[in-house]
Amino acid sequence: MSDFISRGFGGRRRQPKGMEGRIPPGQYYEPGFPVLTAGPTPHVDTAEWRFSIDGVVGAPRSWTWEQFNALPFEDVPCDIHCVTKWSKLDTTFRGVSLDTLLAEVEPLGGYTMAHCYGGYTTNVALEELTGGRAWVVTEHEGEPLPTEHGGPARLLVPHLYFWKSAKWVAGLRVLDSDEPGFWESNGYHMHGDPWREERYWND
Ligand SMILES: Nc1nc2c(c(=O)[nH]1)N[C@H]1C(S)=C(S)[C@@H](COP(=O)(O)O)O[C@H]1N2
Ligand SMILES: [Mo]
Repeated sequence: MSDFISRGFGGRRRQPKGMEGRIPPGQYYEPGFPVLTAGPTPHVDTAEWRFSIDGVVGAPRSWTWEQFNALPFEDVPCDIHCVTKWSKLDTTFRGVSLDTLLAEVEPLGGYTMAHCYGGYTTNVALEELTGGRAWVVTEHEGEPLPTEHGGPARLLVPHLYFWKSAKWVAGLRVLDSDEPGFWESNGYHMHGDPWREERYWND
């Protein structure tokens, strides 16, 4: 057994040494990239794709694929944590910071609902999307984001459980009050901090 792998972990629970402090409570190390989708996978043509921010904002707007790709992109190295207990470490996406996108619309409410091609929704408070902590990403590990992982574009909010990172994202609606999205209406936590194990309603 190589030095790189901790002894005493079987199968997929083996994790690289020194990574223990990066796995939140109740999570296990997952070297792969599982696909978790509720319902069918939508196929979105970039010619038809739009990303919009509307709702309680001073200046609603939407971007075509071409307009979006003219915005400043950055690499986002991160760890991701799914509420079904897998954590993937040291993975890199590439996209546009929500700080950049929100600066153009003048948000006036404190909450947002992310909505998607295919109908999925998830709520994220505005403060969780600012300060360099959330992106709309179109690449993973230097390749276009695979369709099953949300391509052409998904929300990425790595400091919250991964159900908040809406795949096939179509836009954000800014709201005055916090409203539950798809999983939040079905028992998942409104906030979803993996370090506080905010998995379900009563956590
Ligand atoms: N549109 C949409 N986004 C979604 C989901 C979904 O079913 N539909 N599942 C969520 C959940 S529960 C998780 S864990 C992650 C899974 O992302 P992945 O399939 O790329 O691993 O996407 C989140 N975003
Ligand atoms: Mo999930």
